[in-house]
Order: sequence, then structure tokens, then C-alpha cells
Amino acid sequence: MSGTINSKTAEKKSDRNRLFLSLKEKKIPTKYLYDELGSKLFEKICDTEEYYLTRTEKNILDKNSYEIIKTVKIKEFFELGSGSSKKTRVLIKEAFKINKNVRYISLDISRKALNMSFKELRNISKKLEIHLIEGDFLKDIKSVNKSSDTRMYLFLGSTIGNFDNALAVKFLSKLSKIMRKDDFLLLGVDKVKDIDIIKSAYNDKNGITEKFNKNILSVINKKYSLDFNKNNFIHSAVFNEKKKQIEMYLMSKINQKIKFSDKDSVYLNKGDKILTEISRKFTDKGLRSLFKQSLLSINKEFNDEKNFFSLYLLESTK
Ligand code: AVJ
Repeated sequence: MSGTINSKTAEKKSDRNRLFLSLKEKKIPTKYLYDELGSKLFEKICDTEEYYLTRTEKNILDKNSYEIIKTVKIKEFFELGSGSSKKTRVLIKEAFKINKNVRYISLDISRKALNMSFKELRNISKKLEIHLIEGDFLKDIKSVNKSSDTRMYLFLGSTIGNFDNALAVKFLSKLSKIMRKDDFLLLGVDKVKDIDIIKSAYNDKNGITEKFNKNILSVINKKYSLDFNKNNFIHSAVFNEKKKQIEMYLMSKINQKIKFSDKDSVYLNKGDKILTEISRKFTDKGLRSLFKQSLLSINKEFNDEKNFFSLYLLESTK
């Protein structure tokens, strides 16, 4: 028992250290966006007029779920970073119609998201087998790789866009390696398009994205007893055209010092920007190269009419 407690303390310490190192480079790990409030705010972002991603992906899923399900005989769905599972619902429902023994497993960092997901899926049927795992998919994917049933991994919402290319390749290769011959990965990706459309998706007029971004400070304040003051920061989401990615920052309004421990502090000058998230936008060419590097091949591809967003049904080529 004490072993468990010790290891958790150690983990917290190294997480704290990692955060400090990260802050010195003017970054905050993106995962801290998703506490209970953060997950709720993200759901609200999905409903804004400007945030086309969720709506578009859901339409693609609504149109093609039947086709996806009949192509692949799946016993088990394994969703990474499920959020509320509102989009996944259609897919699971179609699968359940065909196979009452279908199983759904979700791995998400946020307990709130897992609860929302459970509510969303439970009303498909009481008989649907649902497993919820609270965890960090970058770290914990290793521990959940045992299954003898045909599995479809779901990695939707363009969450892959939060990873730079190296990390994306590392993550997808890891998935490809644990995939069996009959397994599939359904991956959702946001595409390069008119810059103004992309930018407004991260600068909604009601300021929900701003709240979501600033909430990261409350999360680390609470978790590590820090004293960031939200009012001293400005939300900024810009499109980096060279890297084809949204970069979300918190910009310091003043010169300030944030005490981290007795001996360590973080100093910010007015105008300094802390990076909280990147959200990459992909081209077909970029994706082909990403899949190749990650030992994945395309079985099927689904798009919306405007080609705003794509869903890929992928197989492992390992
Ligand atoms: C959940 C990572 C896909 O990058 O678009 C939404 C998160 N950040 N608005 C994205 C997000 C700002 C979102 N993902």
C-alpha cells in the first residue's frame, strides 16, 4: 500500500519538475487544459459557431458509420481521449445493432469527460459493456494493450494535431505496433483551409476559448500551489503559416514573477508568451507521409464536401 503512495508522490514531484522546466521554456503541457472545468469548456467550444471541427467530424461519422461498421467486424472499441463521446455514439450504436457483445473502452485524462462519455453511451443500451480508464494516453497506452478481440482504436477530434511531427510519429507507431492483423485505427484530422476560418475557430466571439486557455493557470495553481493571476494574461491564438498550426498562448500583460518554490521562480516580461497548445492542420500529402513513417496504411478515407476534416480508417503495416 505504502508503495503505491510513494510512487504517486514521486510521480507528482517529477511532474512538478517537468512543469517547472517547461515554464522556463515558456510552455505549459497541454494536458493541464483538461480538468473538470476545462473539459466542460471544451464541450462548450465544440458548440460554438466558429469551431467547425466537431460538427464536421460528427457529420462525417453520421454519414459513414454504417459503412465503417460493415467493413470491419469489430468486437471492441478503444477510444483515446474520448471527451464526451457524443461523436462516437453513432458508431457504437451501429456496431451494437449488429453485435450485442460489443465492448467500449475509453481512456481519458479527465474523469469529468469519462462520466460524460458513460452517460452518452449508457443510453444506447444497458447491455453495452463500457470500461472507463482514467489516464494519460501518451503514458498509459502501454498498459492497456492486451486483448484477444478485434479492436478498433478511435483517436478522433484531431487530437493528433496537438503533437508535433516527431511525437505524432512516435505515438502512432506505438499504436501500430500494438495493433493486431485485424485491428483498425479510426483517426480524425483537421485539414489546412482558409486561414480566417481556422483562426476564428480558436478565437470565438463569446470568449469561451479564452476562458478555456486561461483555465490552464487555475489547474496548475491548484495542483502545484502556484500563484498565477489570470488577469495578468491575454489569450492569443495565432496561425503559424510555415508550420501550418494554431499556436495558443497566454501573453503576459506585465513584468511579473511567479514563485515556484523557495529557490525557484519564473520571470515573465510584458509581452512574453507562454505556449499552451499547438493544433496542427494537415494536408493530404503530409498525412500520407505521417502514416508511412508510422507504419500505417489507409484502408478507407472519409471527408466532408468542403474537405475541412478527414476520417481515416487505418491498418498496421508492421
Ligand atoms: C481537442 C485538441 C482537438 O486542438 O482544436 C479547442 C482543443 N483548443 N480549442 C483543438 C482546442 C482550443 C482541440 N483538440
